[in-house]
Amino acid sequence: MIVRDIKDIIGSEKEVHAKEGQWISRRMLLKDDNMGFSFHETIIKAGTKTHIHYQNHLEAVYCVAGNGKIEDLKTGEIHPIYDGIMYALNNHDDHNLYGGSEDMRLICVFNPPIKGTEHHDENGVYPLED
Ligand code: 9YT
Repeated sequence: MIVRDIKDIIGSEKEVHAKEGQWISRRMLLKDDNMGFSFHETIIKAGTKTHIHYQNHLEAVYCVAGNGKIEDLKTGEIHPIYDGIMYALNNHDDHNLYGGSEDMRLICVFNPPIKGTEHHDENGVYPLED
């Protein structure tokens, strides 16, 4: 059994900051944990915009605090995000993620799992490991 406290992740090498400061990702389960997915807490800073296009991963995201919105760049649809909203990028959906009036706290699951310290590249993509 794996039991982890977010307090031990904060400030460690498993806490990754976006290069432009829009988000903080606390990686609670990673590829090496052999669960078949990775599990992160992500804070999206209020008032920010991030372009994301995970071409190599599927991601499900559940909002537990704060607010923001997601813009589907294929359809132009904009969906509000707040406590209780889940979105799943089941089609590797190209999107913009916006922080709202306060920081958003998101629980994120990635398949295949993130290895550890990946950053988005200039196209909002995480590379596929191996
Ligand atoms: C919701 C989202 O995709 N935010 C970007 C960071 C990512 N969730 C991560 O690495 O945890």
